[in-house]
Amino acid sequence: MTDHSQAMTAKYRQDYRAPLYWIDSIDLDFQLQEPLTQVTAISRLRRNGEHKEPLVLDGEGLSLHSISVDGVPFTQYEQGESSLTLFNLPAECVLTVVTLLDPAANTALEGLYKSGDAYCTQCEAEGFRRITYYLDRPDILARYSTRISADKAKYPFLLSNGNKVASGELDGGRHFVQWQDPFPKPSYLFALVAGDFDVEHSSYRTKSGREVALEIFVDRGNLDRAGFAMESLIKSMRWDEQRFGLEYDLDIYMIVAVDFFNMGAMENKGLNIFNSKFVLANPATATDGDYHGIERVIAHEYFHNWTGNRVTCRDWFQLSLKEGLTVFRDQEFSSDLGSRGVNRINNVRTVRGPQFAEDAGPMAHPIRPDVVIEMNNFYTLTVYEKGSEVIRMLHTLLGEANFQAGMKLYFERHDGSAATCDDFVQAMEDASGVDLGRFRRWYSQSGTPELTVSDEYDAATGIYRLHVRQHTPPTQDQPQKLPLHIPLDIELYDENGAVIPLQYQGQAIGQVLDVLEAEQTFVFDRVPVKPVISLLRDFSAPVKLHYEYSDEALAFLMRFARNEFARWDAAQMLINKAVIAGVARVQQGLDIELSATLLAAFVAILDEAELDPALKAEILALPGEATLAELFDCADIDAIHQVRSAIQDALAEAFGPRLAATYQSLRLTGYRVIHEDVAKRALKGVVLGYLAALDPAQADALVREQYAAADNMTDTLAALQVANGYLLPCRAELLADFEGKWAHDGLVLDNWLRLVGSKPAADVLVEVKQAMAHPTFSIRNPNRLRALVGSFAMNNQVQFHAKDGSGYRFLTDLLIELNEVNPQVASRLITPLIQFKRLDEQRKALIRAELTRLAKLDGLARDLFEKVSKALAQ
Ligand code: B3K
Ligand code: ZN
Repeated sequence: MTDHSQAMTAKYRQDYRAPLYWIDSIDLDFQLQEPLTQVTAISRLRRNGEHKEPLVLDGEGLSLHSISVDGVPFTQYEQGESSLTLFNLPAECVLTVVTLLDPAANTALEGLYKSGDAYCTQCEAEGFRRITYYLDRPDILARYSTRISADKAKYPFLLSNGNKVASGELDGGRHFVQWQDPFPKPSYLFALVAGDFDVEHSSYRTKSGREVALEIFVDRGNLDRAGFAMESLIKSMRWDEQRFGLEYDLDIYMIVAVDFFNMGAMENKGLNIFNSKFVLANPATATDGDYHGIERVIAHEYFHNWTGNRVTCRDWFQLSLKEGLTVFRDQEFSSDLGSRGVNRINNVRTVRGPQFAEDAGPMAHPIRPDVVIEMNNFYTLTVYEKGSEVIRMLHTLLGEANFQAGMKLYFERHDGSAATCDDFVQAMEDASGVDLGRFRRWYSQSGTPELTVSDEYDAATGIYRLHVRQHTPPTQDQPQKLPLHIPLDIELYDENGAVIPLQYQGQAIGQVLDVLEAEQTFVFDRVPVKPVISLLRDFSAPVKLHYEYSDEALAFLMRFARNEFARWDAAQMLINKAVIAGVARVQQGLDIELSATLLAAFVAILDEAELDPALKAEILALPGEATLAELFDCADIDAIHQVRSAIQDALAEAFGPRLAATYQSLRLTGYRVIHEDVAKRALKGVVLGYLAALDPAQADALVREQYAAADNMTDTLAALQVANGYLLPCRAELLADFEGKWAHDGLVLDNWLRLVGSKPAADVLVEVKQAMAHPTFSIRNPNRLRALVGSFAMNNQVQFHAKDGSGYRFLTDLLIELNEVNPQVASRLITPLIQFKRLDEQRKALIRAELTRLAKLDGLARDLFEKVSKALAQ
């Protein structure tokens, strides 16, 4: 059902104009029936000011049944490809539009569609226009009432936003429910669900004493997997009251889990719709990582109720206003409830890996983009993750108290309205008195800034100078760059690891330096010895850091840095240095040599009795190959793989008998999702990997044993990952066993699909294609696709980039098929094909040929068009 004539025109941020009409309320009536659903939309319109302009409504793929104005059939309209233009309307009127939809044929999963047997919706960003003709833009805030009628036996639950105000029986075995949402909202927050579910019930008393009913709807038979999501919701509600002073505002909060969903979840007012991946969990089916993901996403969508729903975005260019801020909030939630260090490490992995890669590719854009062809393409790591880093920098510069004062002022000014990123920064500036003039450039400038730091120490005077140079290389979207306001958090240590206070001429200097200029020098006195500096502590800004650390200094920081993140970061830098040196040697045909300092530093980490095993696991888990590729202008995929494996082997050798001993010491009885146990399981998995590198035969036995004895999915999967990653003899047998056990359960089977896709062997595509024929696999299901094809294309560097081009061809063939079925998912999966800047000429040529094949495709969807054309313009 692809629309072959989508407009490929770009929209520009600077073209924003206030709407010509307002819509104050909309009454929707959905008659759900096979094959066609009838939607009646009754909107109260009000002209915005004096003018004679027509009203242009958005609509896509709709079949128009009738239009009337103030109850009288209306004929002065013109239907365009994706619009409905109404002429000569009175200044105020009631517009009734009736449309017909075919939800079962909607495989794009945008608008009203069917997920299995249930009806559901996805309207952000521009899906509401696939339901009815409307002013489908976020600055139109209307009051919604929604009446749904359907067959009662098949669809006993009929849900929409707000409060249930009426329900009743109808003829022919049908029934209806009427919902009313008291909060005006943009169309992207509209939701409807109809289906048969099991319901997990709970309730929450807000700090002001209101009772809120909490309901989680899952497929029948899945109730034993809904408890953790409910706990997470309650924790989120409490945390938002405690840390941000924000309380929930309706009497009911509903979450529905569906199997067919393009992304993680959606924050529709009072009725979140979730990918079942982020709701369903029990120890037998979900890993520790899955549990963490559920807690994070439940929190994220809940936090949107204030940052997104109560204050929404004026236009889609402002998306980071709600997303960057809400990601920051969910990261703080995870950190307050769990390990701050481990959470920070994982967030930084995402920024340094995939987000930096996005900056370096053809889709580079500022966190507030200036030009967009398909809005769905801008739900990016830049808008979300870098957006959150920008909020975090504000938090660092202002401090918690001023930041919260800024939040308060932001809500005072903008609650109930559609705001901009500038509005947010203004509130922060006004509430704190901190000058954010130069800081604002983070919103308009794309790319990854680079900080080059050098230092000098004068032993005679005790003066220490720090020279900081900032430079942002040009990006495809933006050749010229300006200096930014970069908070640079530092700490100095003496040779024993004691902190040297920062001061100059009797004045204490805070540890966050304000880097504002292209070049700047910071001077400190009374520095008694040549210090070791910890730079960019906690990743105080999303930048690349260049500083000539010796291996000894990094080993020192791994041991002495006072914060967990800095210790991990030192380990990363040490590995990075070794990879850069190792790749150079491999390219010269030489053996890889690792410094004794590096090996000793990692052994010391494993030996440190007091260290949190979760942090040990993070430090010992080497950076992935894709992240390592970011270190090079031209990344030698095969050499990087070879060097990374060699480092793994050398570390395994250095750890020696400690590995088996550590492994045994980490055995647990029973399964609890608490930090202490999660940490041990994580370290056990990493240690098992090193054991496989050291002694495959011993590892094979341990893996079999762990797999057979596991009482939880985390240990099961850790065993399988090692079997798969090291191609242990048990691989085929265990994978087949797992597939047999879970063939009926798509979510769990996704783990198997991921293993298949990441098989580190030349025949991986044979297995991938076999897996595509599995009865549980369907290219209509985004989770299945992402698990199998995503893991192959994004986590299997060597095979995806096979020199014969087979990986590229496979992905392109699939994208061609998917272009018809689900362009949004296609547009996500294409990422590794468009980020080819760092590849060699031979691979670049192969990729270009595939992209050209796509570009010539008849009916290429806007989503892919935007990315393919930008990639080819590189
Ligand atoms: N706001 C949604 C994302 C919508 C994506 C549209 N293509 C989920 C979230 O960020 O919370
Ligand atoms: Zn969000």
